[in-house]
Amino acid sequence: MNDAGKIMQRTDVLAKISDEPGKITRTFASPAMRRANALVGKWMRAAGMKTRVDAIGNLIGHYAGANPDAKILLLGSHLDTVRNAGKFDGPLGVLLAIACVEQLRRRKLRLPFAIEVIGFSDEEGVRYQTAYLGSKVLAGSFNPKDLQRRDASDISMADAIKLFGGDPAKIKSARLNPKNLLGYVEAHIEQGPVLESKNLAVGIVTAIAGQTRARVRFTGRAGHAGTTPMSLRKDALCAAAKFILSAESLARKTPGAVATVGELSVQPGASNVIPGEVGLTLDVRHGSDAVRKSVHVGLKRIAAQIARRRKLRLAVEVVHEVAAVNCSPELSQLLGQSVARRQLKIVRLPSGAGHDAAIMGKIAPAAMLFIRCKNGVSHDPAESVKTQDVKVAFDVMNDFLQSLALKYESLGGKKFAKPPANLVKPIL
Ligand code: HGY
Ligand code: MN
Ligand code: MN
Repeated sequence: MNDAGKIMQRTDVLAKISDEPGKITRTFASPAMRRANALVGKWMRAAGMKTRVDAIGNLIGHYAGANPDAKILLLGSHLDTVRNAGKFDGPLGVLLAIACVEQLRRRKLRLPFAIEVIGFSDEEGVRYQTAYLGSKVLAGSFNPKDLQRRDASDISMADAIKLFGGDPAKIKSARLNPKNLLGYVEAHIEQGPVLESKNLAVGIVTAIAGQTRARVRFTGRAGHAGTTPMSLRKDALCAAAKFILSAESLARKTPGAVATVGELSVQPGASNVIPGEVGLTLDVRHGSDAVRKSVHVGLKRIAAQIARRRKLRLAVEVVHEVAAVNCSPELSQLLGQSVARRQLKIVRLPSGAGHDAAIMGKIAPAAMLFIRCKNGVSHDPAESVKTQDVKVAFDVMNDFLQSLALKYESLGGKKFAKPPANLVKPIL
């Protein structure tokens, strides 16, 4: 079986590790995440890497460079998933990176730089709605206040980390030293329709859209569904419904914006009781931070207007906000040259989906390689990728590692007095 076939087989094996039987659901610091780290860690060690799990549960495999104080190239993606996920969003990037290191080990080659493959512990933010917990710790941008956040079972993030075997007290010291980093490169499914529409296997990401995630709560008054006249009601669900449709229409009217209400909780939640309290999540994204912020402010205003008119109380809390990030032009250019050698045509496209690259790009030059996925479907079990596209991505990543090795010294890497025999020979 070739490397691409092995990567696909491993996505199948990993997909079986879930917190929900019959579905793929692996949320931050869950029992399934512990099992996923154990399995992927085994694959990393078989590829010649030394592995560790850091204070927040990131799995990290280290493949030493040809000299001990070599700089580090970070590869990887996330191992957590949304609920009822597909099997490629996240894991494909981790397994591709491991396969690239495995190929170096098989050929007994070392690069002038070290490689660290990272399986991030929480990119999706499903459990606490604060995405990127793992990459924020490595980038030194983790907000310690988030440790107090409580999940749907009222477990604090700090306790979840401890239960997982992590250590909240060591989060601060788990950050990477940007001086040691050459860059961060993430291969990820496109989760959109562009590559398929151009009949291309891979593409280069130009930028990652910024996102605002908020919790909105309408509080009215519960009441008897049979005896409360319509004119005397303070129905929190009707207010929320009006708000949700307003969010959809404002996003439709704003080119390039997307707004999504993904979670809705209705209290007390009985068919013959007027809903007294409704909580919902709001996810707003745009490639321009100014536009994203204006959409969010506009929606807050609309929510306040709805609450005022219906004499309800309103609470809006921004739980997570990340600015749009441009990928490194230099690293993306190098990755693009590798694509050109493998696919001839290059397409460069922005990412509406968030990625750990958006956080890692703050401490190191970051580049992303998108891989075509069927009908652009993602965050759904119908997520599907072709083995031959994985082969193209695998060849591109290996080509990229070779060309980065060639440029290593110009990228600030240490000059070799006498290049060691097992230093990778450029095959470009
Ligand atoms: O939500 C996102 O954009 C990503 O899939 N975490
Ligand atoms: Mn995702
Ligand atoms: Mn993802």
